Amino acid sequence: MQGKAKRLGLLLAAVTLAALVLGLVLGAPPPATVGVNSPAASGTASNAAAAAANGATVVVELQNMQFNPKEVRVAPGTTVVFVNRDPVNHNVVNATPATLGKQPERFRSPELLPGKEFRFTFNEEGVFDVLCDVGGHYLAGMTARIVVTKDAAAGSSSAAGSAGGASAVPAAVRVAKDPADIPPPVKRTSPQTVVVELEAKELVGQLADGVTYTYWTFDGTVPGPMIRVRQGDTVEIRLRNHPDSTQVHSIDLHAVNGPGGGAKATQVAPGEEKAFRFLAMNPGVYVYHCATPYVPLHVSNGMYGLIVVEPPEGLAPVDREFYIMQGDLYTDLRPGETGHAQHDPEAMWREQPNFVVFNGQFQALTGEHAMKAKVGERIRMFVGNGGPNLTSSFHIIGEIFDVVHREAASEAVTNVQTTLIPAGGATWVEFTVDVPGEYVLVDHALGRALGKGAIAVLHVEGPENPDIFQPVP
Ligand SMILES: [Cu+2]
Repeated sequence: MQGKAKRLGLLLAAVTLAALVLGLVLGAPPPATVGVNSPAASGTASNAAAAAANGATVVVELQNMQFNPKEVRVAPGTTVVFVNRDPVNHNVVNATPATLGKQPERFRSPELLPGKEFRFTFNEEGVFDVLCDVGGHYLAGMTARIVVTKDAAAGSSSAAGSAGGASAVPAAVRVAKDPADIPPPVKRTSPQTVVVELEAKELVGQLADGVTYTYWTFDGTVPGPMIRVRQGDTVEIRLRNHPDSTQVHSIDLHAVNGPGGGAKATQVAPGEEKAFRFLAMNPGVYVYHCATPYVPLHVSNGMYGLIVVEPPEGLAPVDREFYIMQGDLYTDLRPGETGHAQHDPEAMWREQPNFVVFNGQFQALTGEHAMKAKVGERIRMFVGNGGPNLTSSFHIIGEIFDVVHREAASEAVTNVQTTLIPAGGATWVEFTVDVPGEYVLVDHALGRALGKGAIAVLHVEGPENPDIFQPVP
């Protein structure tokens, strides 16, 4: 018993270690306040004005469909530099959603391509509301406020969502897909036409305790729903894009034989729906994902899932099936920090994510959300990797995969400890749980597991099995 306790203790220690990181960030997250770069910011009111006279500048970033910071206080004469950090076009317009098109604008930038900037020097005192009206981005909260005052002094910005009319960051929801929430085996003896309805939804979700993030999803979860059909079925994919979306979205299924996997046929604007059909010719487990530019951003933000195409004879019966997908997120906040994380394009360029996760969230499938099974049960896991960039070294601590369908191939290999899952690829593994306890799923590139969140737990209950595992006193 003692040794078992020790072993469990080690496993728990691994989880606890990461939980400790989490523990540091418990409590109400203040919204992020970054991006101000002003010579005036460190001065008093009087020297702020003096600095302004010398051409002070303040940077406001347009990133992840937000102005950052959302409110800036500057002294008269300050130049505000609006920089587009998003992969899509934005603009900067002096208006509120209520006054847009109805009242005169003091300034309106041209449409800013990614990386481009717009400068405006505020000489008069006053309150200047701004928004982006490209594609209705202000409807997604892309609004901000520039307060020009001689009193502008140290700390020349206030946070997103604070008083002053700038819209607050909405409450965050749990986006992690329940790994047990999957369709049952097909069990049909003949092909048929299967209609699959999906909806692209953008929402603010909980990335970690104290960290929120604006996800882009299929049906509001990460991964999106698992689709399950039979080889020979005709699959009709109907993709809706929620009217509140800020982006065009689409779907490319790797189970498709046809151009773009459906992406070309499904570029769908907010509030619209598009559809296509394909014949599921090849059995296997395939990734689907959004394929709208900039594709890595749409994928990283959560737009991926799996489609299982069963062979006509079906898959071997098992006791439980689970659905898990890894993904990497590129944010300006790290685990342990707090606030609303923004996408960091430079980190994505360097392929250095701050979060690597299963089912969309830091340690999403642990604690009360751990997967559950009983001793003696045969388990099948469909495991995909949305990426967009990292390859997963998928491993379960304390378990050996009896069967691995590497890269989801039809032919299995046996007795595997760790299996690679490429970005945009999937596998399925099968094993029997013999001994009760906590089994920890990791990307065995362990910095990602213990540091960045790629941990999940399978909790197995039942009688001890000393013939297979027993502590020695
Ligand atoms: Cu998309």
